[in-house]
Amino acid sequence: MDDTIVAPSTPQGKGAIAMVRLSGDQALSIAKRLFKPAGKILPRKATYGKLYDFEEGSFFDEGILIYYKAPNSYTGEEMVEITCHGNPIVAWRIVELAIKSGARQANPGEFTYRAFLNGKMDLPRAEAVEELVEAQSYRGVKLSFSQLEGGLSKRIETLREELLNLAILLETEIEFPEEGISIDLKEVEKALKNTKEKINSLIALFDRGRQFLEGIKLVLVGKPNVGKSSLFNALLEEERAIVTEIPGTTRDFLRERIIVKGVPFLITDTAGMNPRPSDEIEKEGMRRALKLIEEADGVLFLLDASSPIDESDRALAEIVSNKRKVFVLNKIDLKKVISEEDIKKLGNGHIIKISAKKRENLEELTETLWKCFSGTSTQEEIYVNSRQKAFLEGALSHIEKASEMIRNHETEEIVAEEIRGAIKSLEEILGKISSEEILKNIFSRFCIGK
Ligand SMILES: Nc1nc2c(ncn2[C@@H]2O[C@H](COP(=O)(O)OP(=O)(O)OP(=O)(O)O)[C@@H](O)[C@H]2O)c(=O)[nH]1
Ligand SMILES: [Mg+2]
Repeated sequence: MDDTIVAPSTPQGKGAIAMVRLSGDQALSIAKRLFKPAGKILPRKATYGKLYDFEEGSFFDEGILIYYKAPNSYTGEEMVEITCHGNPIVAWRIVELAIKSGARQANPGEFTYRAFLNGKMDLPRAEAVEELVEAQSYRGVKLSFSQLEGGLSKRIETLREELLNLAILLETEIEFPEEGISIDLKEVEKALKNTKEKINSLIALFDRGRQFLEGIKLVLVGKPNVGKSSLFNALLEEERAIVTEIPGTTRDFLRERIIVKGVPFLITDTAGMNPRPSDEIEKEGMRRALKLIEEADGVLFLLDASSPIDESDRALAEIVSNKRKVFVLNKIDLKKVISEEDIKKLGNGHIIKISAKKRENLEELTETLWKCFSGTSTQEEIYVNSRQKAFLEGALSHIEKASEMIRNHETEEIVAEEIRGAIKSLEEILGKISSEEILKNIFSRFCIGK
């Protein structure tokens, strides 16, 4: 942390402008060697100037410098941001010259890591920075932004405090039994139950985070030839999958992302479910489809309007019986032999009638997907990522153990110890007690600050 780090903060490649960041004690003095300002450099004020190559004694670009005086910067350290023209050669020459003046090239995520170490943000907020940059949709961006504003952190802090109060209560009695404070263990157990519910509701937010940041997983299922690949192509608005009149065209699966009103959907086209597969390839395709169905957030159950519902449809309905689904009655441009009543016998779910081939009613379908799977925006804007979920589950098991101990009339001492264990798990989420190695590992996965 004693050294000054430097890196381009804008992506590799051409653009109108690029930006190079410096952070550390020497940020300003290093910047001044390669940037000749036209006026006085003041904190948080933009200063125009020329970029100077001190090795060659010549200017190579012009730009804007902004100086952030510690601790009022992103990292909490002395920071300088130099904006230049967006040719990567310019940005990299700035970095080279900074390194020649004593700076070190930043590791991935190192600016945010320093912000974390300097107390500018806790771990969930730092992770939210990365999640915001990586989000695959506008909805995901907004979700990670509210996480960045502290949505999850505040909830975890509150839980931690509640548990801490319980632990202190128990420990006080252990240490000063003569004071005669007797605690009602029933009350403690009740409080633990309450905390447990809150943790469970946080864990339940895991899927939501994944869905909005990466995509809601939907699988197209149906008998061979019902038009799954045709619908897949229609949704993507490109001829991505092969479509033929031969049943069993799709063997392997194809997955692509579409965005519906700011929400990302990962749509997968699968091999048709054929009760009498013709060969090993078709069998393997179906095995894969079954696995995809299992992992999916929902299914689009396709039916061919021009041919009656049969045993294969019913078998498939059985397989997806506990999945959220939308029935898609395809080929409505042909003579219809399936009624809504027939479909309702296959299970619960919206029914949408389309023609994938003629591109009819697709908007109604996407609107339905959005309504059925994206939830409402009035929900609280927080989520948990897989790391946070793992520690929440850790906290939960400590709490469960503590409750069990109370029920078994164990001593307050070991109950308190168990609660301390839960507190530790929550502190791991906030990054309060994580080891340097773990932290470095988390931050090194960041794409930013490379
Ligand atoms: N008339 C009509 N034909 C369609 C429609 N959608 C698809 N088809 C035709 O149905 C046949 C099968 O379409 P695919 O999209 O390949 O069907 P699939 O469900 O992917 O089939 P498999 O991959 O074999 O499981 C093709 O000849 C399509 O042109 C539609 O809405 N109307
Ligand atoms: Mg297909």
